[in-house]
Amino acid sequence: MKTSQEISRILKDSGVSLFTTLPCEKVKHLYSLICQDFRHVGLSREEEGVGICAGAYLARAKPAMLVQSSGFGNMANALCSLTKTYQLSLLILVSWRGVYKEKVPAQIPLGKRLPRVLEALDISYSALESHDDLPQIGEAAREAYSHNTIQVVLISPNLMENEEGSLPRIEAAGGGKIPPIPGRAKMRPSLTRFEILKTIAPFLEGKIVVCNLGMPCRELFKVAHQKSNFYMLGSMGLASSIGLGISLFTRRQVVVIDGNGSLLMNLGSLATIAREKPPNLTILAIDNGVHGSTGNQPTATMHQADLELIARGAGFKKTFKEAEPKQLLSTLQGLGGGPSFVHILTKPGDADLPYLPLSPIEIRDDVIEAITG
Ligand SMILES: Cc1ncc(C[n+]2csc(CCOP(=O)(O)OP(=O)(O)O)c2C)c(N)n1
Repeated sequence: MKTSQEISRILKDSGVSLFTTLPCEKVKHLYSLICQDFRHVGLSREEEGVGICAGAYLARAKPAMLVQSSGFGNMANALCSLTKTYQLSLLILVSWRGVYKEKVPAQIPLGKRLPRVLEALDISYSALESHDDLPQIGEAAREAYSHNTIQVVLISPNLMENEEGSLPRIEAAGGGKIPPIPGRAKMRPSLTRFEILKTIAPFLEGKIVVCNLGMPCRELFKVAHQKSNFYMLGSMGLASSIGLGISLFTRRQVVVIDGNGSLLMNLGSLATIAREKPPNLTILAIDNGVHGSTGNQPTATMHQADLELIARGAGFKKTFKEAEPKQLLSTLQGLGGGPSFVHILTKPGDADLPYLPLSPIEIRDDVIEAITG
């Protein structure tokens, strides 16, 4: 954790007084340290952080963000129309994907071009590629806070490659107890996402399945691969929207396997789906309370947010909350016409599985053939 510790120390010396964050697997140690060392707000969507930091700046704080390069894409308008327009200070540390030993093709198009995007937006940046570059963080912070500018620091994964040591586990958020939202406390989830996917594999067979990015895709591939599975490789937060788009143009049953962190990033999609009322769409919101794919950082569903209630509030008429396999299967079998929203509570935890052996084009062509063939 040496590099992360040094970064955290530089940030402290620079006077950062608020961190808003959304995790990336490549900087999970730094993320944990920042949660410990700074006043910290975990975000549902990166763009939200730009607003929080703007408000904090107005109240004389020194705000900073830690996000993934893909998340920077979610922030561009807010940065230009808020932070830049009002000349507010903001330091942004970016986990720079797509440039070093990248295994996820969806990270490459934006990650590789991020320096050019920043130049086009006229946002200053520096790139950290070796330990010797770390002092640039302090310089960026000084520049941001003394001249009311946005300063981006790109952190290449090679800098974090040798970070090791255990992360603070999930207990950090819930004191080791079953998380306190009413549904969770009552239902005491005992299965992991992988076990749930194994349980529902027969229900998914023959349906068009849109699967949330990261670990869920690897697990689904292992237990229920079929050509009608659309495996997301990026575009976090869009699983249910992709499912809606498909469902509007097919009579086939469409099932979305969404995640709590991802749904929180795009809650408005639930209101859109409830308004469109596709009868052939089922959303399975697998809620492990954390951003599982990036190292189990707790989300708001670990604390208080209840996705089933949110779906109801968005206008879904058929909503369910399940944690136990038999009851879940019987609910799925009895669904009837949708749209339906099934909130599935699980424990955190991922299976240890390799990256998908499929290219984006293979995934696309298989799904098109499954839908239209
Ligand atoms: C815009 C954006 N921000 C952050 C990430 C990094 N990321 C990939 S998967 C993931 C967690 C998804 O959490 P959740 O939807 O709860 O699913 P889980 O992995 O827990 O099943 C994150 C934060 C990303 N890919 N894109």
